[in-house]
Amino acid sequence: MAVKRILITGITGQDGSYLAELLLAKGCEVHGIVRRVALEDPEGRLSRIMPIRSRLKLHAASLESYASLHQVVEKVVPDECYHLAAQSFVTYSFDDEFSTLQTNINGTHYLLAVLKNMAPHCRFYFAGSSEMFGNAEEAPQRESTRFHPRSSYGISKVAGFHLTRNYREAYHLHASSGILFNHESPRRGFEFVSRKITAGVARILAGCASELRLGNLEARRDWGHAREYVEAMWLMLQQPEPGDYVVATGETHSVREFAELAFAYAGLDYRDYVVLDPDLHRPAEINLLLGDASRAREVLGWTTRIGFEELVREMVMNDCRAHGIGEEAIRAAV
Ligand code: NDP
Ligand code: GDR
Repeated sequence: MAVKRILITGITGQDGSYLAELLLAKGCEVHGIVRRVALEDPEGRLSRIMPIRSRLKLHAASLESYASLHQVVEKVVPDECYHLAAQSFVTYSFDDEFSTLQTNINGTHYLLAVLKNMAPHCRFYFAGSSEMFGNAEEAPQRESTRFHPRSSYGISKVAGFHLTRNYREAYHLHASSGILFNHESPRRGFEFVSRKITAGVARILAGCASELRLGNLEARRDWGHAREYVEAMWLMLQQPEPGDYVVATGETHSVREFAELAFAYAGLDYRDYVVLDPDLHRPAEINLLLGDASRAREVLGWTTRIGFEELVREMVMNDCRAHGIGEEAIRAAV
C-alpha cells in the first residue's frame, strides 16, 4: 500500500507534536505547516517537535494567507489533513477578538477551499472544542447539545465546525470535527491553567517563586491527556464516513482541585501559595464543562486510560525535573 501523506497545521503545538509522533509511528509521511518565523528560531519555536524534526517535512505558511496554504497543499497533495492551528488561548480572545476570529475562521475556510480545489479526496479533521458548548443547557454535553459559546474563540470554533459540516454536505469532502474537551500534558503551553499551576509548583519548590496568582478557582473542566486525544483524531479519519465526535473523559474537576492536587504532590498546601487575582477572571466564564464521549467509544472504539491524578502527577514531575528537582527530593518533601 502507498505511504499516506499527511498534512498537519499547528504541528509545533501540544497536539500537533503528539499527532506527528503517532503518524510517524504508523509509517506515514508527515508534512507540517509552520510559521516562517518558527523556521528562523527552531530551538525556541520548534521545541516540541525537535526530537522528530529530521523525520518531518516542514513548510512555511500562515493561516492568514490563502496563497501560502494553496502553495503547500498543491505541493503535498495530502491524503489526510489535520487542521490544528489556531489562536487557541481563550483569555487572549477577549483581548483581541478581531485577530482571533480572522485567524481561526478564515484559516479554516481557506484550508477547506484549497483542499476542495486541489485535493478533494483528502480526509479533513477540524479541531473543534468544548468551548463551543459554553454555557450549555445540559450536562454532560454530547454531539447534540446546543452551542452557546462565551468568547470569540468559542464563536470562531462554532464557525469552523459549521464550515467543516457544510463542506462535507455541499462538496462531499470527508470532513470530520472532533469536539475535544480540555486535554493537557507536559507539553501544554504555560499560559493555560494546568501548566501554569504545575510550573508554578516547580518554581516554588525550587525557590524561584513564593506565590502563584490565579483567577477563577471554581471553574470545572473535563481534563484528559493530549497523547490519548490525538488517537481519537486519527480514528475519525479512518472511518468510512465522516462525522462529529465528542472526546472527553466524562469526569469534571475544578481548578481548585487541580491546584490542591498539584501542590500536594510536592508536599505543599496550595492555600499557602495561591493568590486570587481578580484581573485573571474572564469577562464571560464557563462554569462547567463535562463531556459524554459515548459516540467516540461506540463508533471509534476510543477510550481514555490516563486518569486525572496520573495526568497532574506527570505534569508536576516533569516541571520539577526541568527545575532540577528529582523524584527523590519530591518524595522527601511530601
Ligand atoms: P497550541 O496552542 O499548543 O498550538 C497551536 C498551534 O497553532 C501552534 O502550532 C501555532 O504555531 C499554530 N498557529 C497559531 N496561529 C497560527 C497562524 N496564524 N498560522 C499558522 N499557525 C498558527 O494548541 P493545542 O495543540 O493545545 O490545540 C490544537 C488545536 O485544538 C487548536 O485549534 C485548539 O484550539 C484546539 N483545541 C485544543 C484543546 C486543548 O485542550 N488543548 C481542546 C479543544 C480544542 P506557533 O507555534 O507558531 O505559535
Ligand atoms: P480553557 O483553558 O479556557 O478551558 O481553554 P485554560 O487552561 O486557559 O482555562 C481553564 C479554566 O481555568 C480558569 N483559570 C485560569 N485560566 C488561565 N489560563 N490562567 C489562570 O490564571 C486561571 N485561573 C483560573 C479559567 O478561567 C478557565 O475557567 C482550553 C484551550 O486549550 C482551548 O484552546 C480549548 O478549546 C479548550 O481548553 C477546550
